[in-house]
Amino acid sequence: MTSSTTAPVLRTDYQKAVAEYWDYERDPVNLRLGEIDGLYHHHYGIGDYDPRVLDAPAPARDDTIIEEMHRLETAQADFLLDHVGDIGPSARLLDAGSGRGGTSVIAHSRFGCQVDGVTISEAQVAFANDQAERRGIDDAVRFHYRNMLDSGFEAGSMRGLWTNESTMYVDLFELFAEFARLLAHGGRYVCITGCSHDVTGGRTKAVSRIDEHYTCNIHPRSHYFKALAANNLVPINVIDLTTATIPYWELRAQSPVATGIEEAFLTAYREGSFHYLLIAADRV
Ligand code: GPP
Ligand code: MG
Repeated sequence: MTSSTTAPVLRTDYQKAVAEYWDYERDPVNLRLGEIDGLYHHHYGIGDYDPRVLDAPAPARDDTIIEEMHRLETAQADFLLDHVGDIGPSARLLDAGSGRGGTSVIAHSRFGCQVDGVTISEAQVAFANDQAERRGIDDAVRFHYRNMLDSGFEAGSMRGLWTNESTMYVDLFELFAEFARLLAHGGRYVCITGCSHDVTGGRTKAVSRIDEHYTCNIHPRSHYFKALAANNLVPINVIDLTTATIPYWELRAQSPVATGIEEAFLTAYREGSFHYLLIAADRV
């Protein structure tokens, strides 16, 4: 589906570079995990892994480790959706920065409601819509080539919305102004993100390496709360998931689909310059 607004979806050279990265991304760390059950994620995992997967005999060992990573990534999406509140089948939800669609599909299967996803990658839109069609849920789960800073949906139309690791690509004040517009009064926004420590974080080498790797711009933790407060979004839950995500990275570092960014995440989390956070906030 194309944009309903007249403004171009990609407004800056930076946005074009980000769209290009995702249009050409075909990494086994995402595709091999998604092939397991058709849930394609673009986020990391939480929870302890079963250490026995590392001792699984070849040739099954690779698949066993990959299945365990996928289980932890799905657990992360489930945890995010645990915080969206009571959502009935007539509600509408938005997945802002929807990637290949995994979180949206889970949301629909949990709540039975309409879910719209937006991404600035046309390849991701096509991929995610194809998945929805294969599942026979394309009447309820739809992905759009739109910019989450200017999504074109009606004001107040969303009961809930989330960003699952997509806020590091945009200005938070602009983003949360758009979310405040989209959310119904009392609607819930849930964010899972990596953010830097305001005091000790700064641009540590590890945080800079993560930015460089994904062409993103990790925000300090304080920016989230300033931008929420400036846009009538009031936090109800803030959960530090740093300890919960470290095992995922330890497992990933030993997996056959490691990409080389694992040590930067482990260093950043362990040195305390970077946190993995869930923030849930209500539109008031
Ligand atoms: C990608 O997930 C997530 C991001 C690019 C955002 C950066 C996240 C931070 C917490 C800083 P992915 O599943 O596409 O990444 P990978 O290919 O490394 O698995
Ligand atoms: Mg991934």
